[in-house]
Amino acid sequence: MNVMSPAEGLEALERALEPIDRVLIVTHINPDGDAVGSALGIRGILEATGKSTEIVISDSIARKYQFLIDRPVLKFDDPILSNLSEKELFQMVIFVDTSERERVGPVLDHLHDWLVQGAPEVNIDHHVSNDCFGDIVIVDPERASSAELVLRMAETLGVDCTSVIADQLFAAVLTDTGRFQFSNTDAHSLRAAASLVAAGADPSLIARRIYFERPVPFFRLLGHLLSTIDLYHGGRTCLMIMPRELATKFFPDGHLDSEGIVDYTMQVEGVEVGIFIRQTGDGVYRASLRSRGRVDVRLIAEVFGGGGHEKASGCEVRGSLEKVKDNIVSEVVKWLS
Ligand SMILES: [Mn+2]
Repeated sequence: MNVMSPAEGLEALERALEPIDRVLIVTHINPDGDAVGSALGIRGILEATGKSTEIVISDSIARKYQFLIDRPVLKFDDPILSNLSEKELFQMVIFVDTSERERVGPVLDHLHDWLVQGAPEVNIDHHVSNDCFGDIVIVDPERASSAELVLRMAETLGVDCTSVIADQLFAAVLTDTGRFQFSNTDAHSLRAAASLVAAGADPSLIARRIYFERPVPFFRLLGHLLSTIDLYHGGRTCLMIMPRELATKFFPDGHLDSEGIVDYTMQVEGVEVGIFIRQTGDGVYRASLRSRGRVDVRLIAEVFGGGGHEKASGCEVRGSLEKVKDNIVSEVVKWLS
């Protein structure tokens, strides 16, 4: 654990970047808007300073974020990465929006092969659960998005954001603040958004591409799930369950899109905690938890080995659906009283 203030971290990053040319950028599995936008933004900023960079991820980027990609990102099993020459090895790795190393998924097992020996690890993140791993730590849990720290990084390095970078970072701030509606929305995130718009970000286009161009099957799935919500604890907990059959039924092409569905559980009057349980495999379930604020759902997720934020967290739970449901619901009730 490496304790330094974000300002100290940024200065250390600036110094560490000076002698090097090749930087690797990684982020968490199932990357959300902040992960995608921040990783792309970092790449653009570093390339503006003359560095050569690659983003490597463990799985693919959701369709709605693909318009942000200005140059392809690599998957961890890309053949380009399997035979890097000495000269092509990276001299620094930046983890962004990643509360702990393991969150990057299979990428982690390969890092050793892609980095020169002793390459510094940089940790840029805003999760309160971030364990401050790495040699250079730029972690600020007060910030609503990692992108706000990336914007500070641009300022530190003296890089003016192009409209492409501004769009990428704006999308990140937009999604992590729930379109400036979550309670983490503050003057800082709004100022960051304002400066990104001044730099050329297009808020109307970005909102439309991310939120208002969902595929038809998304609406059919949502309609089905909305009609099956269950309420517990006198209406204070709302539960929505998605067995795997629904993914195959509504998305026969395999491109499941269920992101943001959990947020509907929080729109029910009187609900304190919203839960969306999605089956991801045989006896494997992914639970997303949301809270109005009285219950810290990060603590609930941690009980099951997951993590996240006070008002939004997630975990993977194994067992029969009945058991998984009972376990989570009975954990919630402990925190509700
Ligand atoms: Mn984030």
